[in-house]
Amino acid sequence: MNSIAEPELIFKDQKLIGDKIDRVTRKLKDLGDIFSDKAAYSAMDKETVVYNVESSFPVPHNTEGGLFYGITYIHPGKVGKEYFMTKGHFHKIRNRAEYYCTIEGNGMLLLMDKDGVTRAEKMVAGSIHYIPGNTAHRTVNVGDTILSFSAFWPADAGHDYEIIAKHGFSKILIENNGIPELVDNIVTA
Ligand code: S6P
Ligand code: ZN
Repeated sequence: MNSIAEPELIFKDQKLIGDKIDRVTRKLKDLGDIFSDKAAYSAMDKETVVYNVESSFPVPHNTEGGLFYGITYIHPGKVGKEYFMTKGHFHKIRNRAEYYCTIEGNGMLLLMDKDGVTRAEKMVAGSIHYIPGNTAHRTVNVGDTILSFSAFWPADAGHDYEIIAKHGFSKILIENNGIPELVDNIVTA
């Protein structure tokens, strides 16, 4: 008997291919809370795609000891001066960590600890980022092309979007004279 199997999952032609891939699209209409410039946001076409996520869940959600895999593709663009970005989240089980590996594009990984201190790491093709537990994470496309990266996280991590949807990160990334700048998030609402 031949016990050599074909791969179950393959990243080919900038796409994750395999059985039971979960595909999610986030458009501007899904992201009303996250951008600071509300006037710029309301003037934009809400059908604009900001990012897509393709994920593989080989075990049921919440399986202790299991791992999930996903690829995120963030389109280039801005709302006012703020770059297109993901919603951002803490893991529901707060101490669960994650790895991000950049495939292509230019981005920033925003990391906010539980005391609300935010820092950023540059994302370039090949860069590998360890996201410690108890740390909210968001990715930002600061380039003119798609930013894509793969992610590996524990199957029981879960997602907590609420805190970020309400308060955001303590810093935001804006374009200043063509250069990304990390500035304090002045919450006006
Ligand atoms: C999951 C992992 C990523 C994100 C994806 C979209 O733990 O961090 O797959 O889900 O980058 O970001 P968000 O914040 O909308 O889930
Ligand atoms: Zn995560």
